[in-house]
Amino acid sequence: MEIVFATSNKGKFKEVNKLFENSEIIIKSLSDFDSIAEVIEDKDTFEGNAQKKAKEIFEQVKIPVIADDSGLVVEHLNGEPGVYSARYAGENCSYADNNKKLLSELSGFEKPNKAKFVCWAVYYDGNDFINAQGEVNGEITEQLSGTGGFGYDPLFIPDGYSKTMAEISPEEKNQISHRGKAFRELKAKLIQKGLLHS
Ligand code: ITT
Repeated sequence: MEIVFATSNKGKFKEVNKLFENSEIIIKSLSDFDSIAEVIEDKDTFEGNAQKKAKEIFEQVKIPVIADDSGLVVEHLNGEPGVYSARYAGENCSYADNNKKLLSELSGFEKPNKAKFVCWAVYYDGNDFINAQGEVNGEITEQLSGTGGFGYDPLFIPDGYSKTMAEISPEEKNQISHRGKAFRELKAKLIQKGLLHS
């Protein structure tokens, strides 16, 4: 079964591809298609943005689509950057710009700087949306550590760990991460509904 993962984020693509490695799903990327129009993520919830990405891409590729909207929710910042995680430091900013801004916004707050990663995963094939959600709790450190993962991983220490998400292996990240949890749940729902067998 061929599915398109509606993302232009290479880090996400690698992680989700690994999660479906031994299933019957073949995950195609947006670059396998010609001239796909960009999806404007203008909803104020992870759910709204994930569904919008899945639906708009499905309307163009006409085969089943999965999508996720995800981000970092920081307690001291009243839930920011949240749905704005990708462009926290401005349009076209880098992961380094976002991490720098996060550290500067958090300077002065009492430790621990509690945070969580949230992922809303969606499947859409023209019928009802199938949704799944995952979260991982942790805290934001004061300096960047590690080179694995992507985004805010070098600043995020999952609860129960003394290393950042960028210092653990990709397999371990998938076991504990918001995205790993969300897509495992999504896969189970697809199997339950008979859309997928393995
Ligand atoms: P697509 O919309 O094309 O999928 P994106 O990067 O814009 O790619 P989102 O809108 O879902 O994706 O924004 C997610 C941002 O949240 C991402 O760019 C990171 O900054 C952050 N993020 C999400 N998951 C993360 C993870 O596993 N590790 C570190 N940062 C993460």
